[in-house]
Amino acid sequence: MVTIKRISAIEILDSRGNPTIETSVELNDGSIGIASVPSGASVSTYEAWEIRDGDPHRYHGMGVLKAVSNVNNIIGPKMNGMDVVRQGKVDQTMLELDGTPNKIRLGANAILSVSLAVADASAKALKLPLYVYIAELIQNKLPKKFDHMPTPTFNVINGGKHGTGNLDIQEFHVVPATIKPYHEALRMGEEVYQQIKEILIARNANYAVGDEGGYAPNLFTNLDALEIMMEAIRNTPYKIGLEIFLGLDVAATHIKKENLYVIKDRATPLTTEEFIEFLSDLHRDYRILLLEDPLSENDWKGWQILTSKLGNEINIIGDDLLATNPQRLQKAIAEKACTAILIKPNQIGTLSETLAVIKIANAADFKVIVSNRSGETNDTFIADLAVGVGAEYIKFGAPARGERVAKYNRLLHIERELKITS
Ligand code: 2PG
Ligand code: MG
Repeated sequence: MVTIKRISAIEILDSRGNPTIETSVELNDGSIGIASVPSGASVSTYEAWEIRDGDPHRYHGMGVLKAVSNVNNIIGPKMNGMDVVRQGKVDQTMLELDGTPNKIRLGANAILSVSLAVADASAKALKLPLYVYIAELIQNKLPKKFDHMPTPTFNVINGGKHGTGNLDIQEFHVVPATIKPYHEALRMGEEVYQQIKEILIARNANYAVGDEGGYAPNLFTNLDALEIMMEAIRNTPYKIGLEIFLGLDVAATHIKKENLYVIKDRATPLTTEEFIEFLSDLHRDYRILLLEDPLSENDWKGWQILTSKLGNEINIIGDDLLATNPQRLQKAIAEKACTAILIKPNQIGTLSETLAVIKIANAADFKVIVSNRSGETNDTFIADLAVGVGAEYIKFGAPARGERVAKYNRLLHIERELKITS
């Protein structure tokens, strides 16, 4: 039996320069698993709790020494000697140690870092690629073969809480058709990304980037951003609506003020019904294929109306709405509130719970999109997770900046290993 010998955590920095936690799990056979956790800026109310120190004299209150200490002094000692490949038991032990519904005592950041590092260590001990081990965990058996790679969706323009305050919509995506081989889809995304820069330069607009590596330009309206993307695609060989589409993460929770949606494209704030009209027009005019958080996390009625209107044509994705939470997902399935789920392990806090949510989504024929956070590290776990669970899409930010391309490049390696070329 391969057992856990030592668990230790340290405070490292994420892509925004904020502290986060990195944990290593050492086994009695010498294998070491390492994982670090990301952090969101546009956070759902329903996410598991991320512990921050709140000490204004260190890292503006953003330190994670408490979470580090929880791993080193509470979780670690309890785990020593445990069978490492029993991921369910490991995660359950942490849930019991924490004992709160939202992981407030130990912190979802502390718990997740251990959960992912344990999986990484197990894969190493078993000499399996991490995605194969994850597939085994979700299927309860070693997978025979992998026949598809997830399709990347590229966040090429950053607004909302990730940008510079000019655009209300948080993410503007280009989405290659799912039939494109992964390496070609990556190239398509990168070529459009570079074209956008050319256009911004030609217009004397700002081409500095936001939190996820997409441009954060000083444009007048959200429609301007969409127009620039259409123009950029027209400058490439890729056919809009056939080979490449657009996507949006409206992150609408964060533009809702006093029950109305505030968007600079309209002179006055919009009601739910008016905002749905606005989004339907965007879908028609700009070939929107992926539409994430089109309405706020509490506007269930609005989600139902939108999904009954557009759900057959495009993917309506719940992020803040669902928060990778099984109860919220069940409610969305029952009420037909959306058709797809964004999966972010740190919204729920353990790998086992993440896999359980994905199983519920699969059973309901919901599309699964494995996503990064706006504050990331170079950890590539989510790339393996996406392949291991057979996700339809991945959302790793722009095809630029180290913490984003680490994950895109990991998928290139997996694609080569699996010899999936179409
Ligand atoms: C989102 C995410 C990731 P954040 O809203 O989908 O792109 O942003 O990590 O800031 O919540
Ligand atoms: Mg989102």
